[in-house]
Amino acid sequence: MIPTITAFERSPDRGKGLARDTRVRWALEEAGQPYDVRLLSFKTMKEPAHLALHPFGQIPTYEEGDLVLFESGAIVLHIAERHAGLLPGDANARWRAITWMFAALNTVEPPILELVTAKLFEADKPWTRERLPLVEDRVRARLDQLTARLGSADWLDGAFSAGDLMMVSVLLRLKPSGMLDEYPNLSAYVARGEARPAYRRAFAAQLAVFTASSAG
Ligand code: GTB
Repeated sequence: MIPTITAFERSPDRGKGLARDTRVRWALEEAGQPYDVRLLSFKTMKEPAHLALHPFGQIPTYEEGDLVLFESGAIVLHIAERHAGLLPGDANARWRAITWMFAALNTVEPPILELVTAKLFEADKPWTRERLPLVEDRVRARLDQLTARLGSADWLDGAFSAGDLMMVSVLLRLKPSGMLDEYPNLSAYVARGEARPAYRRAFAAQLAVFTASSAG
């Protein structure tokens, strides 16, 4: 059965691939699974039909027969569990890859989101100028630790896994800040993720949505 995911009808990032449907598209592409997409406006996302699928009225969601999922982490984990290519066969390595998924979502993404929020949505607040260096320091603290752990390896734990897919997706949010440039091995890590054919297909698919919505 072909799953259906939801995505922004018109992404505020103008097709840069930063919305969270991209990581789900990427996982499906890595797994070689076709998928359908239902595009939603901000208004539709808050209406009862979508709230029945996603209690917080957000994208992405994932529908496959009777199964309805929300939360990009759960969706990517589901895809990775169902199909080969995103989780190692060895049980311990599998759990380490899942651990990296959680680390990306729970440890690395929160300070990055703080930074994005401060820069995009709180830039006009009188306290932002004073607060921003603190927020940037919290991001750097995580990047310092991640850069040390990654070292000269290509991926976080052996072969590419759903852990890397999630970590690269999270780090991509930093690109506009230029902060990744301070960490050559992390920049190269993100570039390796972006160079994967599956990521390129996922990126192209979400960009096509934005291009079509702009043309119309
Ligand atoms: N924890 C959830 C998950 O991982 O799935 C978070 C889902 C989420 O934040 N969804 C956002 C959403 O639906 C889109 S991805 N927002 C609409 C709303 O809450 O009303 C976050 C996002 C939005 C926009 C950009 N951008 O323009 O750069 C990047 C990322």
